[in-house]
Amino acid sequence: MKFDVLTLFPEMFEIMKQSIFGKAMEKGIITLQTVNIRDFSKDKHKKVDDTPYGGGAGMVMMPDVVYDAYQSVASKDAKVIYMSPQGKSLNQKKVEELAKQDHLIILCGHYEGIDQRVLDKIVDEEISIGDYVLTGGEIPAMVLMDSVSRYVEGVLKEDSVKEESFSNGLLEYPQYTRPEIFQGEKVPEILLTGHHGNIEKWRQEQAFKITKQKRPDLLKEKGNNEVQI
Ligand code: 4H6
Repeated sequence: MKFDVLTLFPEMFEIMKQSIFGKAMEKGIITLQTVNIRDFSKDKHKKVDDTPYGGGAGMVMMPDVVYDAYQSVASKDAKVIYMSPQGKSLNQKKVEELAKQDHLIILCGHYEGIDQRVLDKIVDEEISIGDYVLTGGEIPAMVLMDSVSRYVEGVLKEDSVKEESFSNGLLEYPQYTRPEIFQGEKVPEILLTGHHGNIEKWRQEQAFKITKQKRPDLLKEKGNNEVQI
């Protein structure tokens, strides 16, 4: 999977060298290239934004600069994603869908956003990571890449993706590790029996109970929790 990120703050993406995403990059399963939009500025002051037509506060990123940054990584089979508070909400289903792509180009906006004309020309999908406003699209881009990377073959250990939250529409069952007694609290007895059938059944019941308690809205979604009905 190839990620190209168009941004005014490429240094922010250094953090992706950490942890599981970083390991996947070292292995060559994932590539992350940042493109500094400022490198495509047309003037000697490296200006990338200008005042909005019609007036109003703030600045708008200029279309020609953004377009040329895009052209430097464009390919016919790439999907271009614009991180924006106005986009469709990112959820696990969307993450799985994006993971099928081989090449994602992610555009990060700043200031008041980007001139609409270049967005209309290059963007395939506008995506939001939730209903709140951030100073830039960089953190949303990282959230998207991290979540998508987990579905790329070889990034996680086998089975970890299948067993987790949301893949069955339910939240996760609780996990326990040593010590067997922590501040007087014992690990649930059933987990010590070694009876895999019973343990599996107990975990499913727990997942259902926890989902009902914490996120009852998830149980109403189509295709979820068939096992319990
Ligand atoms: C595009 C347009 C994504 C990008 C405007 C981006 C939240 C999300 C941005 C803006 C983002 C999200 C610039 C508007 C700063 C507000 C960058 N915020 N903004 N929820 N901000 O995914 O002012």
